[in-house]
Amino acid sequence: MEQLAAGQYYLIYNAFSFTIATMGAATLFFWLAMGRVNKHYQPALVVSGLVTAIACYHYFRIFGSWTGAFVVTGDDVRLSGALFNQAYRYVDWLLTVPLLMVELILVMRLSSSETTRTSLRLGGAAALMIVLGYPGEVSGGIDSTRFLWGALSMIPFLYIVYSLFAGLSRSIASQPESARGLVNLARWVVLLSWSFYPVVYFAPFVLSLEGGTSVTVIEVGYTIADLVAKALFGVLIYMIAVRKSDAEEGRAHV
Ligand code: RET
Repeated sequence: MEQLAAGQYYLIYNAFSFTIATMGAATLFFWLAMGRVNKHYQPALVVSGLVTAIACYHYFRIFGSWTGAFVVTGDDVRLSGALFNQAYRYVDWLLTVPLLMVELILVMRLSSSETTRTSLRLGGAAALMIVLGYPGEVSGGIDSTRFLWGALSMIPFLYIVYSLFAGLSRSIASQPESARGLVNLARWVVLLSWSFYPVVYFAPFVLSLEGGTSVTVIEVGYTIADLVAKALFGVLIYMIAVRKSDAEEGRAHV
């Protein structure tokens, strides 16, 4: 870990703290709102809540690891000697990224064989993407190692993006009219929020950021991306589930 200015330390500290609260509140919302959708869409809300619950736990641990890595006296921030554990983030992604894929597939309510096949294919590619990114993330500022693993991880990433856009287009046409726009929006939120991760990963490399600036861009950048990809995306999934439940039960949408 690098030496940080007090402002950088507290910006990251506050971002982690905010995220614990948001993920916890989002989990309660997704699980408590389950009665609002019909039974076919309840699994999608269960999975949305699982994703934010897993993230809430990991941000709690990330926050603890962060405060443990520094000794702060007034404006003076020094390294304590304890390592800031980057693995929490990657373990979190390893669990939540495939679940996010499943969440999107479940709310589309495809045939059961298509649901299983697509979940395994996209969920597997998502897991591979994270596993390949990790060695680069912890390479400790060795640019060529960061670049190599990052480039390998881009392969499953591009495959997922391609599948979502090409493959799921057909399925979108079979969604009820009232939900089609939201499903399409959900695809775009996935594309934009997911693309933000490699941008953050390569930013220190491309912009030659160093020390505290690099740490701040990475930690705050990943945190913002997580808030959008998990909590905001979950709200979209909830809205799609409500629209589709109403359409299937013949309720006009107000
Ligand atoms: C890495 C390494 C560099 C290349 C790529 C990456 C992609 C990461 C992504 C993570 C998504 C995480 C989500 C978490 C939410 O639960 C690993 C940074 C392509 C896309 C959606």
